[in-house]
Amino acid sequence: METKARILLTVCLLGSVLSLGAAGTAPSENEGGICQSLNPSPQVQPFVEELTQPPVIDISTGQQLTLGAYKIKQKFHPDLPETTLYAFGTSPETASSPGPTLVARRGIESYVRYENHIEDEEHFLTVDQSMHWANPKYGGVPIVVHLHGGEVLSESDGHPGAWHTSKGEVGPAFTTFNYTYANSQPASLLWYHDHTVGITRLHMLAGMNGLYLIKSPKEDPQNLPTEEFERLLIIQDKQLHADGSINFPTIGVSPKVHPSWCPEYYGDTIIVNGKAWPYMNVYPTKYRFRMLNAANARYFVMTLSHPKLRFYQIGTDGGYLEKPLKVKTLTMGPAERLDFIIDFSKVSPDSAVYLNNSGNAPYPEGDPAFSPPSTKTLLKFKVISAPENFTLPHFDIPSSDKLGKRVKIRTSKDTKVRRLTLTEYDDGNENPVGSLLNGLRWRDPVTETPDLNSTEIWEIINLTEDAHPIHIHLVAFRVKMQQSFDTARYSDGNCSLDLPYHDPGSCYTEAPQRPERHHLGWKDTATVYPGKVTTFVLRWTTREGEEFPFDATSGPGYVWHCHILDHEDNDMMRPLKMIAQNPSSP
Ligand SMILES: *[C@@H]1O[C@H](CO)[C@@H](O)[C@H](O)[C@H]1NC(C)=O
Ligand SMILES: *[C@@H]1O[C@H](CO)[C@@H](O)[C@H](O)[C@H]1NC(C)=O
Ligand SMILES: *[C@@H]1O[C@H](CO)[C@@H](O)[C@H](O)[C@H]1NC(C)=O
Ligand SMILES: *[C@@H]1O[C@H](CO)[C@@H](O)[C@H](O)[C@H]1NC(C)=O
Ligand SMILES: *[C@@H]1O[C@H](CO)[C@@H](O)[C@H](O)[C@H]1NC(C)=O
Ligand SMILES: CC(=O)N[C@H]1CO[C@H](CO)[C@@H](O)[C@@H]1O
Ligand SMILES: [Cu+2]
Repeated sequence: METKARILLTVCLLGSVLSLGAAGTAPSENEGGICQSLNPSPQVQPFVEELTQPPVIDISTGQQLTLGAYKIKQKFHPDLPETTLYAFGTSPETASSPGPTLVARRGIESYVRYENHIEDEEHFLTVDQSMHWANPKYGGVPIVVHLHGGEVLSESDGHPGAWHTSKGEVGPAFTTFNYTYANSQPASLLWYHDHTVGITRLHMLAGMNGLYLIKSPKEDPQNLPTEEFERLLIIQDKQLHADGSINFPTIGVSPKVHPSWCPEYYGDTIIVNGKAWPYMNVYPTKYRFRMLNAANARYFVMTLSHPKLRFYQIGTDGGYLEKPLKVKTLTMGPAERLDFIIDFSKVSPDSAVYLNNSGNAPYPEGDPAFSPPSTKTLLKFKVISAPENFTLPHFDIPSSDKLGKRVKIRTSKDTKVRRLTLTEYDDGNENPVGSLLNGLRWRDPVTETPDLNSTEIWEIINLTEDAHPIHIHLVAFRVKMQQSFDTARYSDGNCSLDLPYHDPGSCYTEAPQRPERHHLGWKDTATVYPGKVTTFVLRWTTREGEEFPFDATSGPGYVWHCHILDHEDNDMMRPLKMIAQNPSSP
């Protein structure tokens, strides 16, 4: 018998109550819950260094690649002193932030061994010892690497408890250093980053991330910009001290509860591919950009400064969109990816085009204090004429009927629904001290245990005042709809989410709305807006609807969490364990 499970899970992010400081004023210590009274970074001239691409390593050869984490120094700008970082590479000399771009091929397994060569006794950023974190007995800096967006065996997924230190100590979920990536999913841009329990926010800021490209030429539309006309962009914001070191809060919003934890980290310095505000020379032709938001908490809402230019978005987290979208604005939350084309032939040579950002922080309402003018421009394109002896190649923007496969997951009345809440809780004095999924903590027993091959609907209920980018490991999902509801009546139990909007007893305050355009296609991370129920449809199979080519029930299991890293590190993360379906059920 199939159970019509309608599971009501209440994830509690108790009212985030971020009463933000007055517009335009610098927030004083602990004011407004962000607790970021950081000194501004040293000012530098923007757009003086050319954009670079991280080194590329082909991992489709069948050979195992060894990637190490090292302590390095790197210059973000010619006028800035060197910054100490932890970063990935094949040697201490070549390690960089971002790390090398790993290029895999669909259908060919690849093998990466991750080693920890960080010799520090302690992290160079302040670890909040009051939080649930790896806390190695013998000291050292624990790491574990997650392939974000990857359809992988859980032993190779980088479970937050599968950490290891350079001293040889390992976490409770550790099984191996040698990871196997199936690369069974469509062509897409994934990324790898540290995922150690309780310190992911420190490690990401410290530099432990890089891109991972799955190539599948068969899927590519014809004549897309390629080679030097296809660029990968990885964007972060950081705050720096005058000596170049990373500036991270050392006093928390509620220091009696969590000595140094702050609800969101925002930096005033934009780093693109490891450089502060680089520029890029472009010829008057089409370029393809594949972009990752690797910020701890910042959303980017991007526009192009030239009125004639538009973005042609062709892909998202999980690969190509069904149809290209021509848009003026692109929005990108932490961990999301965008794939888009800009046609610079529309502007005259010798002009400058800026990639500007108007995203508020915290998103979506925000406080101007956290989005200083320095964060409003990410990159400068200098449009230059091609040399006379160089014939510009001709590229196409794919036409509507030639892009990705339709993303379709069939649901029925019997499809299992999980209702999951996002809440924050405070210290009694309106200072937020943590965020929860379904009212549960990271250490609480697993509650999300989907059956292999099954389909589920997740209705995610935001009871906080911020948007949360929710990320689910292993699978990609579709955002079906979002719908505003009366949070006060809901919280008092005076209405029901089971009743349609026009019913007087319903909590909904509007008819179901379509997802935003940047949430179309296969997503592995999507934004749940405040005061809304956002519905995801998930299928616990490959993206194509087939059984995983590995045993997804084995190993330590997976996780789902908010990708605002300061939330993730402070309990806004839950385990996720696949189970084999009861064979007698249909
Ligand atoms: C992991 O990879 C290393 C280096 O290639 C190899 O020596 C070792 O035997 C592998 N371990 C396992 C358990 O496969
Ligand atoms: C975009 O950024 C440039 C450079 O910082 C600035 O001059 C321009 O005013 C910005 N445009 C918009 C629309 O914000
Ligand atoms: C074009 O000319 C420049 C200088 O005359 C030379 O350096 C370059 O290699 C030439 N490029 C091609 C594609 O022939
Ligand atoms: C919920 O109902 C109770 C009892 O009728 C009432 O006192 C309370 O104000 C209601 N809450 C809201 C938010 O409407
Ligand atoms: C999942 O579906 C495949 C066929 O698509 C089937 O062979 C397999 O037994 C199913 N697995 C489970 C655990 O039900
Ligand atoms: C209980 C709770 O935190 N409710 C909040 C949900 O989101 C709305 C809209 O942002 C807030 O007004 C509520 O306070
Ligand atoms: Cu995440």
